[in-house]
Amino acid sequence: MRKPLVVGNWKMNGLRATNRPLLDSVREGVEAGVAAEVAVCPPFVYLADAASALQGSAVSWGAQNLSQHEAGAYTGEVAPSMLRDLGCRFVIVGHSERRTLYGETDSLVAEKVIAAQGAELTPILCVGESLEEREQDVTEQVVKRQLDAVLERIGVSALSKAVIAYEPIWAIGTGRTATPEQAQEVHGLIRSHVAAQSSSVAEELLILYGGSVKGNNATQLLSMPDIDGGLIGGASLNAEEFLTICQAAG
Ligand code: G2H
Repeated sequence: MRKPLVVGNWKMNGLRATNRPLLDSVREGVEAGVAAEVAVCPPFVYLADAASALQGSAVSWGAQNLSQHEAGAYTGEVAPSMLRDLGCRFVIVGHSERRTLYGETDSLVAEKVIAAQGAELTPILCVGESLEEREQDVTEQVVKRQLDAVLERIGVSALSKAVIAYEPIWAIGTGRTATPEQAQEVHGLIRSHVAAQSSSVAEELLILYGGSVKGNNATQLLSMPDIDGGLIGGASLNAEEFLTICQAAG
């Protein structure tokens, strides 16, 4: 039985004055009755604030990125051990915005997954195709290539300490959500691709959907058999809407 997981990806949003009320509301709402696991991923500079607001609560926190290096002369980077030091449980790796805007390759993403697991962080590995790739009917190949780049490096058993997020790029922040059937089709592909190597890892693997999930479409998406929760961007900045999604998940 997979316990649903909902993760808020704040992206580059928030300021201290608004973060605290948002964190407090999420904490209260989750503790008042949400069966799903819930986590938030604020920008690096607010992780310490998130830790102090959420410490001891049912809500976990994580980062949106990390360095593949452990320490050293890497100006501007944040090491995996630093995230662990701040109590992070999760780290998003290979988000399409990192891949497309900052040139992160499949190989770098694999290194970051390894670095995250080395610091006992659970990587949330993002995969997904562009609109062009969907129109060319190569979604399956793209998602398998992105997954295999990591699987070949870490091995299937290490995937039991990771979460996958399927985020079709054409549905991110566009308001254009994949239909539940479109999303389920790719989630099913991902699970069977992993099952070809290990049925037990595939059975336990959490596969989140991300891309314009809102309060009003979450129930349909999250009720699909291979969708185990959501990676929520814009809607995670509003406590009421985020909590509606959390409730829909479990
Ligand atoms: C996809 C998602 C969160 P949004 O990037 O990772 O963002 O819900 O705003 O589409």
